[in-house]
Amino acid sequence: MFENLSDRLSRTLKNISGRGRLTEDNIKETLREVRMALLEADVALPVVREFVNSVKERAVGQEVSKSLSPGQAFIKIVQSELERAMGEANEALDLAATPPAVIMMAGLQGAGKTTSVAKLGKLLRTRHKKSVLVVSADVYRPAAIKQLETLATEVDVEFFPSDVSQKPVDIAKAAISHAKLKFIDVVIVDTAGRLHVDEAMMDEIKALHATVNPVETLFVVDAMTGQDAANTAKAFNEALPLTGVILTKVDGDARGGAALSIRNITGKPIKFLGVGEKTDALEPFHPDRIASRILGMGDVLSLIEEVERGVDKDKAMKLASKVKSGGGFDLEDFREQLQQMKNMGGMMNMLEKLPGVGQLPPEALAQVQDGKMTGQMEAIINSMTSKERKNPDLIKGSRKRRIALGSGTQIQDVNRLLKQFTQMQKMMKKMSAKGGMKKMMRGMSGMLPPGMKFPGR
Ligand SMILES: Nc1nc2c(ncn2[C@@H]2O[C@H](COP(=O)(O)OP(=O)(O)O)[C@@H](O)[C@H]2O)c(=O)[nH]1
Ligand SMILES: [Mg+2]
Repeated sequence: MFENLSDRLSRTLKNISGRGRLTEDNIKETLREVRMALLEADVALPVVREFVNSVKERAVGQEVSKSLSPGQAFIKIVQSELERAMGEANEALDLAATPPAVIMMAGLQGAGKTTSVAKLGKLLRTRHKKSVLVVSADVYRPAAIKQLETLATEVDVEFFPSDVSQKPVDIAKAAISHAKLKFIDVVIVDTAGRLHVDEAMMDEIKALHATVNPVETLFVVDAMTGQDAANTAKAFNEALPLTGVILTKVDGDARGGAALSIRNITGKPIKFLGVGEKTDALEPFHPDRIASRILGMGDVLSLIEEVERGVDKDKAMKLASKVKSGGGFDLEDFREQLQQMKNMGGMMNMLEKLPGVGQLPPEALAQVQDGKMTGQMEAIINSMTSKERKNPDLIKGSRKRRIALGSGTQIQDVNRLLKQFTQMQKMMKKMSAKGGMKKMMRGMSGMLPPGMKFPGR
């Protein structure tokens, strides 16, 4: 996500970070580079201008000259201007309406509307405990309706059948009546892709909007289209009162121009990011966290939230008490940890949120991509006997060969896994000796929902 922009900006800012004094010259030079970085990221020109002017104004002013480390103060300004360009704070969905609250999707063909309906349905069902009904008003392709049905089954939300012979308005009306009868909280209406210049199609969606009276009208747009994303959103908004944007395919967008331009050009908030093809690859959009990610400082808050959702708390607690009681950490525990990491949507997704990961060599990152690495590690542990997992010291020459053969790996892979395990075990021992685990748990408890606690404290 945004790696080109992130590289450019981090490099530029590194140069200035250590400066004890900022002169007009080095501010000018840095601003020039920031401007280039933004233009290369395909940020819309008016946004670039405003951005650079604001940074400049603040950089030559009191804020920096009075600071103890002007270089750092400069970076802080860039960070806060990045946040501002993206809208400062997270804007959540507003579902306050007499049920059912209706959410309508709009956008170009292939933007990711249908996928986003499923992702959002899943998020509302699991994180917000809402009952959700999805319906397709895409009557131009039978495959589109079928696609939504399949996805609805996958994410376990109710699907309201529709047919290409029906009118979008009739479909939506029927779905909403059904939702009322069944006391369903949220109805998400998927629509066909359209161009803002296609008058007939825009009239159709306007009529649909008037009929369903949605609390949220979300414009779904592909991040890879850069500043065009902002311009299409603006054009749609002129025909249809949008309430927010879902920016999709951010996982493949190295530049970030769309994310940085949309708010300014349209006045509408980005509410979610689509970060992958899977149905759990949807993240609430937090400008501050993304700004920090762009500057290579990581997004630790989102990481913690993900960990909390993905971790099986019972298992985590068992593991914690085991370590605390000095019961030892064996390969069975290690495997459990690997499985939990997989549940959290893959290591790559998590790693990206850690500070400084941008500076890692690409080969190292490629190794963990797609969970290939965790899959292999798990296969190796699976090929061990239960006795071996509990007593890793047993694993010597011939056992290693057998394990490598059984898991379709090389002896080096088995060795690497054992080394990683030993490191992990050492860390666990250290933590339990110092009572550090307890401290860590206490720290984490503060972040749990009210009323939830880790046991043993
Ligand atoms: N990598 C990635 N692919 C996505 C994302 N959202 C959607 N897609 C893919 O984009 C394609 C079009 O998506 P679809 O939901 O059918 O678009 P629609 O025409 O707007 O309904 C599909 O292949 C999706 O898997 C995303 O956030 N990341
Ligand atoms: Mg679709």
